Formats: sequence, C-alpha cells, structure tokens
Amino acid sequence: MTVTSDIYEISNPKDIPSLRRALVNRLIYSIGKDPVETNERDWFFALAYVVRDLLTLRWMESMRRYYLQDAKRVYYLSMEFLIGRSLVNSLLNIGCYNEFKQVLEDVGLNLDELAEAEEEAALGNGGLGRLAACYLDSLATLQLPGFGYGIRYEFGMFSQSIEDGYQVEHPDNWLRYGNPWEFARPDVLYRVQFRGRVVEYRESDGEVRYRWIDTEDVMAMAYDIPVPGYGGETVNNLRLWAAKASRDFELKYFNEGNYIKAVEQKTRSENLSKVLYPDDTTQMGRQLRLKQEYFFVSASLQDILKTYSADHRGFAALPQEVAVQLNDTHPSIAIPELMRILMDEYRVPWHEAWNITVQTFSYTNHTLLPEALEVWSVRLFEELLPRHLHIIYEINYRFLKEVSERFPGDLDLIRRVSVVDEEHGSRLRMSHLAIIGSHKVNGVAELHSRLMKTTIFRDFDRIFPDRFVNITNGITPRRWLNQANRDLAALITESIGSGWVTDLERLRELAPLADDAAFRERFRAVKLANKTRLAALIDKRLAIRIDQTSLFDVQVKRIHEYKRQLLNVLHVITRYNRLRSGKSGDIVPRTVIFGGKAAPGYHAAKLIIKLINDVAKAIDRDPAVDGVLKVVFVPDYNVSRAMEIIPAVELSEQISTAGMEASGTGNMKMAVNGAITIGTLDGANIEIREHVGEENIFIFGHTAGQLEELRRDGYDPWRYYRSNDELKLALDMIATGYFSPDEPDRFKSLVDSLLRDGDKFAVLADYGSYVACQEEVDRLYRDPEAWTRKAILNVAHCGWFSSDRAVREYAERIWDIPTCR
Ligand code: 26W
Repeated sequence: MTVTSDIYEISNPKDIPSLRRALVNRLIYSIGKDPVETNERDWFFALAYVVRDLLTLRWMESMRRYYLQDAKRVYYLSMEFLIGRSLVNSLLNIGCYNEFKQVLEDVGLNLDELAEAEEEAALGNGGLGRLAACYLDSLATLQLPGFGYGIRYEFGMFSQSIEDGYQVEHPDNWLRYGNPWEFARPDVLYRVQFRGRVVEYRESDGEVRYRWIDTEDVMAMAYDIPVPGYGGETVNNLRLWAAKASRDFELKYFNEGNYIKAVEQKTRSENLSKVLYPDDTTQMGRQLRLKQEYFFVSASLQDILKTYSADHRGFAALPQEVAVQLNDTHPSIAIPELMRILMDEYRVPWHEAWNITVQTFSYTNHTLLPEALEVWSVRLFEELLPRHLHIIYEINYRFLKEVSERFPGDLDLIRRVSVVDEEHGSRLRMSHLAIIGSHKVNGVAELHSRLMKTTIFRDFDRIFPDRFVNITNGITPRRWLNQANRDLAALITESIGSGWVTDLERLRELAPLADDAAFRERFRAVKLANKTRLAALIDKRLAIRIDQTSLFDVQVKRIHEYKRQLLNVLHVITRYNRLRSGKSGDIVPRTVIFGGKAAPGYHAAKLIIKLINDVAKAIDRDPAVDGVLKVVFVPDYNVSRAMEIIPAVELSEQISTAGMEASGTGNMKMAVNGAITIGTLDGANIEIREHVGEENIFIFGHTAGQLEELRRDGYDPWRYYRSNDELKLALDMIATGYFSPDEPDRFKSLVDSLLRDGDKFAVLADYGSYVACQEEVDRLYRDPEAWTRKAILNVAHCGWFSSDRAVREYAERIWDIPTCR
C-alpha cells in the first residue's frame, strides 16, 4: 500500500477545525481523558501526539527519498544530544505555530503555558551535547541525509537546586510520564557483546581468523525521534539506544530455576543506559562509561551496515555511501569495531578494511584540557573488549612501523604518538586512535584548531599534514533567535523580511539600521521587554526582585575553573568595595547573573557556587549598595533556562583563560541576541571580534601566546596580589571570611588555588585589565544610543555563526554529501 497524505485526518495543517478535531481525538483516544477532566500535561501530550503525526508522514517521505536516490548519508555519533523541549520548535519548523495557538485559545488554553509542561530532553552536559542538537536541526533544514545516534538515558543531566547556597543534585526522571516524540522500535534490536575470550582459528583458505566467544551480551533496542527541518520538507531521524537484557542471559538462570537471580541479572544489564555521566571535562575512567560507549557504537554500526548492505554488495563502496562523524573520542571505539566486523564477520583483509575505515570516519576534537582527554586502562579494555584491544594493538603496531620508516631513529616520536601510553601504567590514548583512524580531524574554532596542530597533536600534524582542519562551531538560528526571542525575531522580519531564518548572514542588512534612531528605539524596547520578562520569572521562581533598568551582566555556562567565574566574582567584590567606600563616582547599576552546574565530584566548582551565593547575600544585606549592585544565581541552568535568559543579556561574559575554551557557543547565542561581549581572545571570541569589529566588543587580558610567555618566565600570582590594592582587598575578604562569617575558612582552598597553587588559570594576571575593561563597559552603557548601536551591529554581523554554515562546511569538506531534495 502506498501511503499518501489523504490518509490522515488533517488534510491541511492550516485548517483549524481539523486541527481541533485531531487534538481532541488524541486527548480522548491516546491519552484516555475526558476533555472536561484534564490537566495541562494531558493537553500537552495530546498536542505533542498531533504534532508527531504531522512529522511522521514527512519523515517517511524523507526516508523514502534517501532510499530511492541512494543518497550518501552522514551518521553523527554522539554520547550526548542536549535537545531541550521540542513542542514549540517543531510547531515553528512545520509552520503551524499560529494555527495551534488559535486551536488552544478556542478551548481556553495558552500554547506557551502548555509548552512548559514538557520535560526537557537533557541528554547532555553542555557545549558538546548542545552542538550535536544544533547540528541535527541544520542537517534537516539543509535537507541533508543526516542521522544522529546516541543513548536513550533514562536519567539525563541532574537537576540542580540551591540549598543554603550549595548545589544539590536531583535525578532527572524525564521519562516519568513518557516521551511523546519517540517511537519505540522493539523489533530493531541488536546484540552487543562484552567480556568473553578470543579464539584464533585457521580457515580452509589457510588464513588465521579470530572469533570472540563466551561473551556476556546486552541487547540494544532502538527508539526513534523525528527531527524536523525548518520549512518541514525534510524530517530526519535521531536513533537512541536503550539497553535490554538478552534472552539468553535470562534463560540461563531461569533454566537453573533461579527466577530471582534471572530478574536481578536483567536489571543489571538494563542499568547500562540508565544515567548520563554528569562530568564535562574530567575523564572518570569508569567501567560503566566504557560499556556505554561501546554499547551505542556497536548497535549504531550494526544498524548502519544493515542499511548499507540492504542494497550494496561488499564493503568497498562504504565510504562513498556512508560518512561517520565522531563527536569527540567518546565513540572512537567505532574504529576498531568496524575493523572487527569487516575482518572477523565478513573476511575483508586488513589493508582493505583499514582503507574503508579511515575513509569512513572523521573526528571532532572539543578540548585541549589534558584532564578531559580520554584514556582507558589496558586492563579494563582487556577485560571488557579483548578483541578490540588486540585490534588496537595491531592498528598501533602498523602505524608505528610506518612512522619509524618515515622518521627513522626518532624513538621519542614513537613514544609520543603511540596509542599506548606506557608512562602512566599502560593506558590507551583514545585521541590518538581517533586521529589515526579518521581521514579528517577538526577543531571547533580557529585558535583551537591552530593550537591542536601546534601543541597536543603537533606530531600528528607532521605525520598527516592534510588531516587537520578547522570548522568553527555554529548555533541554530531557529531555536536561539527565532524561537527564544520572538520579539526581536519579529522586529528583524519586519525590517528585512524573514529570509534570515534559513540564511542568517542576511542579518547584515540590519547594519544600516544601527544609525537609525527610530530603529534603535524599537530595538531597545525589545531588549527591555525581554529583561522585564526575565525579571518577572526570577521574581516568581526565586522571590528575588531585580531592577529591569539595570545593566544585565550575565555568565551562564558549566562551572569550571578555566571558565573563570572566580574572575567575575572578584570584579563584583571590587565593585562592591568601591560603592561602600564611595569611590565609585556615578556607577552604572548592574545585575550580575550567574548560572551553571558543577560536576558532582568537582569540589572547587561547587565551592565557587557557594561563594557566588554568599557574595550575593552580603550584597543584599548592605543598604549602601541597594539599587546599584545585585547578584543572582539562577538555579538549574539548562536549555529552557538558557532560552529565557539569553534574550535578556546585555553584557555577555566570555572570560575563559586564553587557549582553554575550545570555542564556546553561548558567546554566539548572546551576541546574535544583541548582547555585547566582554571576553578574552579565546575560542570563537576571536572570530566574533573579527565579524563584529573590534570597536563593538570588549576584549581584555592576556592572549594565549602571552600566557605561554608569562608561564615560561615563571608566573608569580603574588606579584599581582601585592601590587594591586583592590585585588588584595577582594582576596583578603574571601580568605578571611567576610562573606562566610559562620565559617571563615570556607573559601580558603579557592584563595589558595590562586595564590599558593600557582593560579593555573591566570585569574590574577587578568584581573587588572578585566576591571579596567568593566569601567569601559560602564562608560558605554551611560550612553544608551551608543550602546544600542553596537548591540545592533553585533546582531547584524553574527550571521556567520549559524550552524547552517558550519554543517555546510562539514558536508563539503569532510563528508562529501550533497543535499537531497
Ligand atoms: C570524558 C569526559 C568528557 C566529557 C565531555 C570530556 C570532555 C567533554 C567535552 C569535550 C566537553 C565539552 O563540552 N566541550 C565543549 O565543546 C563545545 C562544542 O564544541 C565548545 O564550544 C566548548 O568550548 C567546549 O568546552
């Protein structure tokens, strides 16, 4: 039977009566509720099901189109997809937002309130996971055959509450009421092996082959989530895997008559996809994490090869049909896994299998921080994935042999580039494996990619001169401007038309309007409305009053020492001291907003949260600064919170230690929403400066090069402490308990990290220029016309940071895939 659109009850998605009928039908027949006895969640689910229906036919059409055109596909393998809520995004992408708003109003409901009933899909930690979600949106919008593969964690990123100023973590039970977007696919089930042993055998052709046997198996079951592109033409697929106990495993115990043990065993294997590791930038080396990585990689590759094999013979053409992007090293076991499948299961000879593998994979690096680079102990690998360990050894052996032939006598080079690090007790360096097994390796901003080539991967750049490329990150304008900032989006569309939604560089047409006083007035009114809305939310949720006319100075992102929330706090304290001593002149009233989660085991980061809250409390209690300085820590920063906060930002804090933030993407979101950046020459800040012009951004601090020099000459934080009275005062206040009279030593370790432990993140070295730069910010803010002009130019010149541009670059330079219409 051929499915056509006339089979569905909604013949025309603009026809209000049929939308209403569909909605009420879902409420009655899918939710099982009488319309007279419903809550908001019931209506949310009913609506989500109608929207999913509307996506499903287009989704099937897209899949059919890819199949019929035998289109080359890209598979984006990522441990994290930080999607957030989907209802409004889907409605806007398929163009039915206003229609459904009307339908709901007719039954006395408000669409935007109802949308709050959706649990967000927080299947990621931060930048890396959110980037994956932006790229899925762009792949679909650009009509590219792009598929996400990941894990259906039962618990996503923990939710954060603040109790007595401290972070408290709570489990994120996001599936409690079900996920209306997904289709469970109990028939799409793959076996994933662990442990066991490898036996060598000789085949009739005389070749030695390997068999991996006596394994403990877990099943991977697929869940599909439709990913609509803007305009609704293409709907792609995100496939997430959930762990299911294997029947064999259960049967073993059932047959022994041990029912309880069998059920226990079932729970144990299903724990595999239970929870997202909430650590960003510190590698944990935990067994369950390695199991999660292999679990989703194995299932995804089996699925990819099944699709490929449905209409291709042999594997020689795999790289012409399939590109696989590895989002960081987390899925890099895919490299030995593909080798294993090709050799052990399909008898492809090594060198052929290797060429196919390298041509198929590419790898994105997201960090240079040594503690974030993945390493696994050989012992753990041997235990869980013995066959893979042997393949990795063979990959490494052949690679090192080639290197020693090309660079004879350079034994140190061999030691440095080996996948196996013997200096720290036999560990596998997954980044080395990922580089060796990929045809392209990319960094995520110009500086990051350059540093990658000149520092941590310098040797590899010499060995593989064409392998390293840069693709600067981007963000989707659909979610981060069109959806999050409806008022600004409307003003832009009124001024330059709606083409910017899919061609963000058209924002450039706003540039002349920066000199138009009437436009500035309207732009300022939008920002004020956004600030007022945020102030109301903060009042409602936290019972904190903020002045919507004060400068909104915002730093929201994961809490990490390299991101330097501490530098921000030192500035706040300095401002506070100036106000108290009457040395501030006519200081600009500010509201300094912080938000972000700390990894549960990251003591310093958690203490920084407490410090922010203690400083906020001290400032609140001091009548001397009432109305001119306010600090707010917004709990539970996530995608939904970001969409509320970012449109209201005036000053975007991007103040990481130069050379440490690979790119940043919050910096782009804020700038395109009309914030002015105060930042270091780090990550994509450098490119933001190039695009908006140096007169429209506040840059301070040491460059990466200057820091290198400073450290080489022996960096002494005490020198800054002694020579700057305001810095000394601020640090002394923290160290002696001014903000923690109940526990004077509370923050001693933080101050020690700055003064006694060498200030790894150069906070003190940048303090002076940061504070001076903040004075420039005040000066500009006192002239609203001049400020607004620059803010508008930030919007106008940030179009390049669209994820459409980034994904197009991947498609052309790495994946070699054309659009498929
Ligand atoms: C193994 C533990 C672990 C988990 C996650 C180590 C490292 C990570 C990620 C690489 C951390 C991350 O999210 N990196 C961020 O990636 C963003 C998208 O490219 C960049 O914009 C950020 O600068 C970078 O910190």
